[in-house]
Amino acid sequence: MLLERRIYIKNFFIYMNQERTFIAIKPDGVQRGLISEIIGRFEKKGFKLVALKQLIPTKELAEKHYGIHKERPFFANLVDFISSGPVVAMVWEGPDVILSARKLIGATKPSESEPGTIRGDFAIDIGRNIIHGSDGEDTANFEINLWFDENDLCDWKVSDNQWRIE
Ligand code: IDP
Ligand code: MG
Repeated sequence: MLLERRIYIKNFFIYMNQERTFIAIKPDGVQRGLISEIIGRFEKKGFKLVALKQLIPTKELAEKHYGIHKERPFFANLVDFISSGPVVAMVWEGPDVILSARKLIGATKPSESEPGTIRGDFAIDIGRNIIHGSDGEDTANFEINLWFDENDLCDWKVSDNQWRIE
């Protein structure tokens, strides 16, 4: 989700792209007690939490979320797994948050995700890679609308924002 914001810096108005992205801690991340660790990484990076809920997704929701992969051999297992237990669904906001979140998360395959990334530090199997993050603007919009109602999105200002964004 793209929010265009005009800011005033050094005698010029510039346009800054504030984005929103959908992040989900999958059932393996929840079961392994990694919720606070994962949320902490996004908070400490400086992004703003806009929405958060824990739910056990229906199969229908999991199928829609991973619809792009429906022809892949792992699709049925993936849908079963995602709907097998609690998922922590979130929306995070900030400059270029979609790409930054993908970097914080790390590569899909844990053997290829760098140490220091969430998957690089906490995962060893592609089918148990603990976290999801939208991969672009269109998917972020689609996924935020799929998992959340407009009313769930909290519009608030970070009080010390001038120490995060110039
Ligand atoms: P992403 O989560 O990094 O965006 P995608 O390619 O979109 O990766 O795949 C979605 C999810 O499907 C992955 O996070 C992983 O859980 C699962 N997945 C992808 N490829 C495989 C595979 O080859 N075997 C088993 N599961 C897979
Ligand atoms: Mg993906």
